[in-house]
Amino acid sequence: MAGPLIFPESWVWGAATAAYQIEGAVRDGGRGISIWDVFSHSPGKVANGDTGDIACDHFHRYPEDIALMQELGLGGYRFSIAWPRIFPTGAGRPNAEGLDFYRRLVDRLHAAGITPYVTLYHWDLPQPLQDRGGWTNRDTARRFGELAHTVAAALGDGVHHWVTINEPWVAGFLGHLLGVHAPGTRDLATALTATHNLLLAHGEGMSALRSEMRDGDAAGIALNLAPCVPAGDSNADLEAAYRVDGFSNRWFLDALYRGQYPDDMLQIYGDAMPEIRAGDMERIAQPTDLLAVNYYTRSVVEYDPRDPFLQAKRIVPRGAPVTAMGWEVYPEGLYDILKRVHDDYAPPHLLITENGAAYDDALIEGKVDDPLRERFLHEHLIQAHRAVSDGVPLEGYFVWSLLDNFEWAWGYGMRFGLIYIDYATQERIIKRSGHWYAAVTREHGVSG
Ligand code: IFM
Repeated sequence: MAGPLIFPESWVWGAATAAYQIEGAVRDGGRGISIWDVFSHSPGKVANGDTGDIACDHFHRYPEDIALMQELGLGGYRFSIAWPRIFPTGAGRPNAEGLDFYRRLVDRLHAAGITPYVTLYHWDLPQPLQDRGGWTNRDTARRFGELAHTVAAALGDGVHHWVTINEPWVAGFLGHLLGVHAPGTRDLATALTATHNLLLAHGEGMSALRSEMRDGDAAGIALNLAPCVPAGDSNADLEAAYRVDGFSNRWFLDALYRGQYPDDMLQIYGDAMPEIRAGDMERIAQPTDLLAVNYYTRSVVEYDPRDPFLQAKRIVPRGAPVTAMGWEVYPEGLYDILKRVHDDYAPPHLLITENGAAYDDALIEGKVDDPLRERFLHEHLIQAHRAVSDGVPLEGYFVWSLLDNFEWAWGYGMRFGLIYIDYATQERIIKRSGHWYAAVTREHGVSG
């Protein structure tokens, strides 16, 4: 075995969560209703009929959770703001109780020596905005600007790292094309409009944040990125992989870093494309300080003439290891995507804001033994270190997730946490992988 791989001194060891997935307390503190409250309460939308009503009850238990973060030795904690806690009706005066909750959270993190990384939108749009069209209404982007401004003004003393929108691909396409996320529509033109408005919202959010940020503060967007590779060596597979890359990666990266959507995808989308108004692309492509990368797996793509949209199908290579989500474990893909983003788009700084795996964890005699997750994280950290060594300006790593939580359409059946949640009692148990991660943060590195 090679010697230890030590990370740069300023490297941040973190873990991430999102509001709807952990907070619960959906009726407390003046919170309004979000599209995920409505979606999860609609029969058949979420496995097992699970909802985020209680989740990990983090809204009440955050002091305990911060103490656990200290046990893990975290230097950073990424969490999101529940928009309906701040603007219960989507507009009007902000809800002071909602802002106070996040102020208390930020203060307590600082007291524990943990740096907050705040995501402004992780998919819980206020339902009243959905009633006015949600992300298909350009006005929602403007409203998001108000949210960004309000939150930055309230928390800016204690927050110096901001993420505008989490994974616009997921919110746009899973929510509006595939219909498996809120609000659950299934239409390409609707999805493209929503996705464009999510990117516009990122632009509005950046401008709003800039007006409140201080020197040295950093803001950017979080993208879920995956290298797309052909399943075989035929041209048909190669071209299909390029289309999937256009759909999931280039659509966002080109817009954000080149100020234009890729031509090949514009051709494919044709009449389904929304109107792009003068100034939109400049707004979307305004400079950012960091790119937040969420990485889970790669896309291995096969030509599929039966797919009406991209004539492509994602497959898992035979015999490849997979997580409980059925996602291939492919650590090299983390290096590949970071290197490519750096070479092709050159964001000034990069962070891995999500990386992790769901496995079928079991609590046995008070312990959770999850060697597969430990191995998953270890192998990905080796690739992160490789990227740093090859000059990628990568500055930190956040495990998804701190806690087991509400995994959207999969409900509580999928466990991603370093910390196990016994949902019947709300007891928290640090898993074997969590203890391992504590050693990593202490030693500031992993074995090579
Ligand atoms: O749980 C999600 C998270 O909310 C966004 N990124 C992917 C994770 C795992 O599916």
